[in-house]
Amino acid sequence: MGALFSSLFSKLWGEKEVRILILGLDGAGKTTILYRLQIGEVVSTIPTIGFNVETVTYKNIKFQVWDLGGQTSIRLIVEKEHAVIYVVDSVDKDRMQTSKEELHAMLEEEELRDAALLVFANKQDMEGALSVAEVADALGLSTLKNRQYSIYKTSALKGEGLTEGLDW
Ligand SMILES: Nc1nc2c(ncn2[C@@H]2O[C@H](COP(=O)(O)OP(=O)(O)O)[C@@H](O)[C@H]2O)c(=O)[nH]1
Ligand SMILES: [Mg+2]
Repeated sequence: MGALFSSLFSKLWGEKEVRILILGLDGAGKTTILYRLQIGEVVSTIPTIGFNVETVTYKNIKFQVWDLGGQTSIRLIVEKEHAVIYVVDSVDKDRMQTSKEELHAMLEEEELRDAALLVFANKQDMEGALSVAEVADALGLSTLKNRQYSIYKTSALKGEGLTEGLDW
């Protein structure tokens, strides 16, 4: 996937620095996705703000992953981001509402005003997973204003759907 990924992104952005945040509740599959992309060494750090951040830098693209839903404010880490990948556990119906609230709160950040939103309805390989349409509905995506977004079904475990989403 690394090579495909590389050509894909060089086409899109050339040498300009690109920052991509990968967010979602814990357990959604973010870390799995980061490793699945196979684009470089995943560096795990705990900054002074005290929570775990995983970073992969690939050429001019920097991915940063961390869990939403704790007490840590997104404000502490967000710089001007070019894109946000929001990962949802499509099986975890109990926390869908929490995930929705976190998503909408996050998008209110000034730094994310212009960021495109890519949603991964993850764990589609599992029985009982909500469909893409159901996840989109549960997250209230259609109510987003002035936001370029798209949603894809993925299985980070099987490596399915990730490239399609990133291609978007
Ligand atoms: N069946 C299935 N399990 C997944 C998938 N993605 C992640 N997982 C599992 O879900 C758990 C949490 O994943 P992780 O990447 O650590 O989530 P994070 O907290 O968002 O970083 C792990 O046990 C993963 O193996 C998926 O697409 N399908
Ligand atoms: Mg993780």
